[in-house]
Amino acid sequence: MPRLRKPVVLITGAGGEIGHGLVTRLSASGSPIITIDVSPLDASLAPLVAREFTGSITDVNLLERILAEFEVERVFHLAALLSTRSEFTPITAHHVNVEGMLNLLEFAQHEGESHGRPVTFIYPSSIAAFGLPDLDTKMRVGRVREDEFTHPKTMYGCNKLYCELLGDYYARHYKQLSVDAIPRVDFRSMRFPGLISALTVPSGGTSDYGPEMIHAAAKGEPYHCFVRPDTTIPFMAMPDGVDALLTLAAAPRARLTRTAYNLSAFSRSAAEIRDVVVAAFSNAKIDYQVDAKRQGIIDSWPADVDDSAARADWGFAPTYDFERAFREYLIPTIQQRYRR
Ligand code: AKB
Repeated sequence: MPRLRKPVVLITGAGGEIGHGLVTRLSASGSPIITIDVSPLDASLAPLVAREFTGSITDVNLLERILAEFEVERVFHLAALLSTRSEFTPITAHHVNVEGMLNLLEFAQHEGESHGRPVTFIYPSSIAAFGLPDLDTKMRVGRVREDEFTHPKTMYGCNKLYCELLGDYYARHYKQLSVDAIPRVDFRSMRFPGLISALTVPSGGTSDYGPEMIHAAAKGEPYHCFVRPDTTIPFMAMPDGVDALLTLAAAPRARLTRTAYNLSAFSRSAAEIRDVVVAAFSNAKIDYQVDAKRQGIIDSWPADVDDSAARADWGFAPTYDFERAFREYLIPTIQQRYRR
């Protein structure tokens, strides 16, 4: 029988930081893409997608319309309110981050039921899913494994951790007491560290001091770093983040031993990041004006994570270490961007 609906990849939050890189990479590989974002896509992305829906993932009518028209084979669910923003509006954060996720999982289950195959559902979780009790513990424990210290202190972190569990429920236990229910969601998730993109500036996150420092210096603007110089968390360059999403999506299911995987590329302090930025941009003006509350959030995230499971199970291998990320990706691309 001919297919009545078009097979596509769905990306939510496509206009955001990760979405920019993912839409560009996926469209280059020829995959037909549809997107959902609360704002219209910018002019560089819109021509790359088959259909753009401007709306919210909390709108189930919108998801019903998509279900009627498209055969979604893969979902990259990127839409979220990040950690700092979520602390100002925790109820809205829960609504978007958790109820939006539930809508998307239910949508994926229905898609899978209608076309008879599991829908691959990729979910970027976060280092925010961890919650270390205090700074002494953070300094003492070093690299943290996935199941350690999962007691987040932020609404966003709680949302991410619970959504990992929700995904696992849909993949393995969905309606387990019903005789004819078959789980149709192939759920896969990774915990991203702070991501640094040369092309976009993040908004609403707490790891944003890294990328903000670099972009401000490139624009010739002063920057007040809101964490202490010794503050350390893991980071990753955006191209490696996009690679990780695509590699995990393509990995053979049988090789995956975890629901959510830690990822890290380089763990550096704010002072070390400042040093390379100042060396690259001679007129950079970066000082420290610590925001005690945001500092508290970062102090509850690990200084580094153990990502050996991702490396062993699905071949996670970031190409950018600290030096290469700055020398070959961030500095030249950002310089070019602001020169234009
Ligand atoms: C944030 O800071 O909220 C995000 C994250 C680490 O998930 N960048």
